[in-house]
Amino acid sequence: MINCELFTCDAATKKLYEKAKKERIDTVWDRALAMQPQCGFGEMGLCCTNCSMGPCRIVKVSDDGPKAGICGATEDTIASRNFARAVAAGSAAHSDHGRDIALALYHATGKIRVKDEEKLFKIAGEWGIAVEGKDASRIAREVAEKALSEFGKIFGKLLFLKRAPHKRQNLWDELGVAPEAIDREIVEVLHSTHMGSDADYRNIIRQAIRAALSDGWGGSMIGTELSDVLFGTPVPRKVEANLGVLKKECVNIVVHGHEPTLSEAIVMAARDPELLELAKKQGAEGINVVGMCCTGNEIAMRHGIPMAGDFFQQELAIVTGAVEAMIVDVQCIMPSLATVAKCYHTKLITTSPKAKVPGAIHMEFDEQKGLDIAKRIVKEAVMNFKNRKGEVYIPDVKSEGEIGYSLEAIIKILDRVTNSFAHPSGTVKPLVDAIKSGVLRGAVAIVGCNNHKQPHNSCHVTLAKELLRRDILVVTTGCGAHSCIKAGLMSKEARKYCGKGLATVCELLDIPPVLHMGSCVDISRILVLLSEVANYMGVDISDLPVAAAAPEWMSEKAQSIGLYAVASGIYVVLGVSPAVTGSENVTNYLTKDLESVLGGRFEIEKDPVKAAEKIAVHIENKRKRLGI
Ligand code: CUV
Ligand code: SF4
Repeated sequence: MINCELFTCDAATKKLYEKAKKERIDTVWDRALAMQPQCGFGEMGLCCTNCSMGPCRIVKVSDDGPKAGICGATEDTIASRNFARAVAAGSAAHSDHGRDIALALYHATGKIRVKDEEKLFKIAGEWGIAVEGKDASRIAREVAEKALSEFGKIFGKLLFLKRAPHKRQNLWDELGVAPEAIDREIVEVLHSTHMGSDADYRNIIRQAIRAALSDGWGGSMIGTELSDVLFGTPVPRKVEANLGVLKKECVNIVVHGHEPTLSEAIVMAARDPELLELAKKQGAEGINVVGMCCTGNEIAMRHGIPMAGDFFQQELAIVTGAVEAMIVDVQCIMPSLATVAKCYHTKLITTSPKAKVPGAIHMEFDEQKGLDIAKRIVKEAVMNFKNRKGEVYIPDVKSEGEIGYSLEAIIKILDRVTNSFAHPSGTVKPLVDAIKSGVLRGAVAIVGCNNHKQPHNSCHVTLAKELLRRDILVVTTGCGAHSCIKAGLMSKEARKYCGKGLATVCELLDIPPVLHMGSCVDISRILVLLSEVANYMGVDISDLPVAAAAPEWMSEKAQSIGLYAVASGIYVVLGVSPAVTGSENVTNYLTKDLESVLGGRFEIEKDPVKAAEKIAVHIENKRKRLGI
């Protein structure tokens, strides 16, 4: 058995891991242990299966053994191709999510009122859609159509690229990396990395950059913006987090996955009086909906629904014995859930035609009949309450924090101080002033998943604390956000971790020092925020005293995010190395050379304390160059 003291800093996780062991349930950590030693070729990116002459692998550890694939592909070609394909898959996942939101908006028009008309009109304006004489529903349809055409339009660049600073847009044009249509960029990666196509690692990474940018400034941004239009732009609110939010006396429903279309409908359905009545008849006190992973972020940000846990807590939620249903859609859903659910009464319900799991119940969700299907799904959960068996144990571990910091919310907060000093409102001026004066040294985004190669949550949390004490503001999304809220970093009390400058800023603005900006697709919010700051200062994103970190990342989506951040001019510190280290050329290109081309680069640093030091040096260098 593994010593869980070492692999996580989260108390609820430790307690439920003990329960899992007692009940002979295998978790992600047990399977990781059984997987050791992991394949060195794969780890270094030196295994190729792109054609059936393979698999081929390059031997690095000794002089004997193949130094090229059967077709002659070198380590540089193989490693860069593998990396590019991972980026393309990540970009595909985010972008297809964005497309589904656009489709949801398209089909919703005329049936429901969109929640944020102001944002709808703003996007229509940006995209050159005439609004005069049209009602919101017609504009919504036109915006949805335009968004959908971003995926496959024949000519022209992505519309949202215009949100970037001019210098950045020009640089992308010069380098030939400005993406055209989202689907096409992803297809081109798959084509150029096909056996016998592109063999030049720099050119392979150039195409990967196009696919990545079409995620951050395309698919993800569409996902975020149209979700806001449909369901509302997040505003600050209090929320509880960690598995202690499950309630023994209630029907517990965990919504897990990514797309707010499903979770919004489940949240609504769970408030249905008839279903509540039914729950009471089953002996429950009520229906308790909680969110997991990025879906957890989405519904917490918009409805204050508790954040039950991160990627590594999904199995443990079921191990409580208190979950009547875990409802999932797409991405980051461990197939093991079906196996774990079998040992308890929990129903695992899949809802997307894109993600079925053997052993789960499939109840396909369809936005057009959203609420009806959601009610049927909730009913399944309610009727399952009386089937609880074995020990129900919900660890008494939860924390509270303030979340909901969309860009719009941040600007509103900044306006509070601007107005009092008679400055123009609606700008990032107070933030820029704080950075220029040095009260705030800079800002860092901590994002990404959990990975058994790093101690769970503790890398996110240690890194955040190390930055806070250096007067560096932290923004976060995804499972990084789950880590931070669980550790209490989104509460006012977290000011105790801050340096004097940051503490003052937080006090003045009445904000926590770690700002929750949403799910992984919402990293697009950070791109827009950085653009606003850069534009206000008349510089490029790459000039700003900022950085990004993904200390515990694991998914292909994270590789796409990392690359679009680098291509947007950001210094990105990864706690887990991408599978490219078998090629010195590719590794050097990503971690060194790219900086002179794009202004951003990767850094691999496993230790969060050292990562913070490196980030601080980077931020001070940027400040010096700006003359502040
Ligand atoms: Ni989309 S991608 S584990 S849920 S952050 Fe969480 Fe975020 Fe990584 Fe998945
Ligand atoms: Fe081997 Fe080349 Fe085929 Fe890859 S593409 S499997 S390196 S022969």
